[in-house]
Amino acid sequence: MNIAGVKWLPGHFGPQEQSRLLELVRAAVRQAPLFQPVMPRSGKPLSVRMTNMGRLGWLSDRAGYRYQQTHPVTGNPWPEMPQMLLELWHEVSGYAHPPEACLVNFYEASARMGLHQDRDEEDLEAPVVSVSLGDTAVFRIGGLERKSPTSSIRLQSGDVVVMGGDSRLCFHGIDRVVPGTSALLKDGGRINLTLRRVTRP
Ligand code: MD6
Ligand code: FE
Repeated sequence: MNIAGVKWLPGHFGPQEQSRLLELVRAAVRQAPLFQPVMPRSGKPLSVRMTNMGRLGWLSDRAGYRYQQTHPVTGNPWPEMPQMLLELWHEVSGYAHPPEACLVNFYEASARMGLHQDRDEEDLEAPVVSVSLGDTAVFRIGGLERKSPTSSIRLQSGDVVVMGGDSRLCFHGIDRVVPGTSALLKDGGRINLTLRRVTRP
């Protein structure tokens, strides 16, 4: 399905695969705990907590947005990128080289994500591939300018989104999470995984 140039694959992962992915994320979080990112300069906390898997991890702190090889709190390298996510990338990205980063965002019921572009990667030829797990989210997608008109879709657990080509730099965000829409996470909330190629091959 194509929404504003974004490829949307509803229900790409079935319930068993979602549970396997959740186990992989839990294992990564034990090794690389969720941390609370803050906005550059202001230091205002984002409402999601995050961690990463893969060689590089994305983070935001007072110094800015960037990719780095180590967890900001433990100083350790990020956990390995799971094979299952490498396979997803090869299946849906249309990009020959593997992803280097998987950002893990955890949303509590009240968390949201403001309209933004993903543009901290050197290689903008590669798409960003995202996986939703847990409660449904209202995903807003616009155009190449912040003021461009937007539309919204409801991303459910197991859905995959591929933002590439003309949509690679579209503004997007999460308006809200809809509580009680999935039983995958026993305390509710939502996990979003975004796979990215960061450097030019
Ligand atoms: C989210 N997703 O779904 C936030 N970025 O929680 C993103 O920011 C995103 O889904 C780039 C490509 C796909 C995405
Ligand atoms: Fe994004």
